[in-house]
Amino acid sequence: MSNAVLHLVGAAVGEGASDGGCKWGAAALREHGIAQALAATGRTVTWGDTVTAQPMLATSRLNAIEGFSERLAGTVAQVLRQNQQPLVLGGDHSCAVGTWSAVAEHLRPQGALGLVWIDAHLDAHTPDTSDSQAPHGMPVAALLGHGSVGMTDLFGWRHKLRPEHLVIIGARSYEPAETALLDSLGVRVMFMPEVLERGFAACFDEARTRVQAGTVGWGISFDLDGLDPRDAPGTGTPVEQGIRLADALQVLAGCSQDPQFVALELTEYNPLRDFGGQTAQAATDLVCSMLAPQANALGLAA
Ligand code: NNH
Ligand code: MN
Ligand code: MN
Ligand code: MN
Repeated sequence: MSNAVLHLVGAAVGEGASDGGCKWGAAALREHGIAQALAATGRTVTWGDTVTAQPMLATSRLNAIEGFSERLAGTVAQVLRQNQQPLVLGGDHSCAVGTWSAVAEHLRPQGALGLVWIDAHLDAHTPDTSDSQAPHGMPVAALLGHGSVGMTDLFGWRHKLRPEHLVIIGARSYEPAETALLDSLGVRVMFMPEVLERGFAACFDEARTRVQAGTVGWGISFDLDGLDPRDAPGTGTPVEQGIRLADALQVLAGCSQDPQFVALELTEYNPLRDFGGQTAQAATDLVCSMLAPQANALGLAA
């Protein structure tokens, strides 16, 4: 859907993380000019509603994320029904539950969803295993069908994502319960040592092939902390030794040109830690690279 209208959805949620600064991420990216930058690549861009988490209407932090997920999912589903391409701007990574549940619901009559998850973390906790109890550490598990029913069962069904249709790239900070769940399900995880050894290009190539096999549509959930903190310090949870921005810009250039590419999500931008705006620019460059109508629209190699 490369010629589709690009529909930006703000996910104003920070309640899923221990540091709530990501709640202001989408608004700050908007202020920084992300929509104008995308339009300059040649895409037709529209801003939709921003969906805001409302903890004051909830009984707990988890419950706030459950309610938020349902509303974000409704918004993203409507974007897809209009045959537009969603770009969800976080927000902490708990927004992934709403985004990808909606994409899975939309694709369901035709087939399955594939997902490339770029992140320093595995986000594969359930409320039973998480020490921090932070919902942004849980969306992978929820999409795979594990966790609180309010997160796993949006649209009245579970298992939005099959283990073989998910690849995680860049992981370097995680807990044993997360690897235990992902191992038991057989999820392909490319930990950071593998990425450094093989290169991000080879890893992404394999990931794309895997998530396309047996699926009818795929997308990318990009947690900015997957990048090296030298390139993107303004995230909720920076972790040393990540993917370099220059590699990501080159390798991901034009990836949305694939006819099966359905949606993109960029999460964990924390403007409260982005002194000088380096990370806002990194985020902007990244989405422009991925969503440009031609791989070379930014002068980058295909
Ligand atoms: N695994 C940790 C937790 O569950 C950290 C999760 N933080 C993230 N995930 N930024 O991407 O609390
Ligand atoms: Mn994450
Ligand atoms: Mn992360
Ligand atoms: Mn399959």
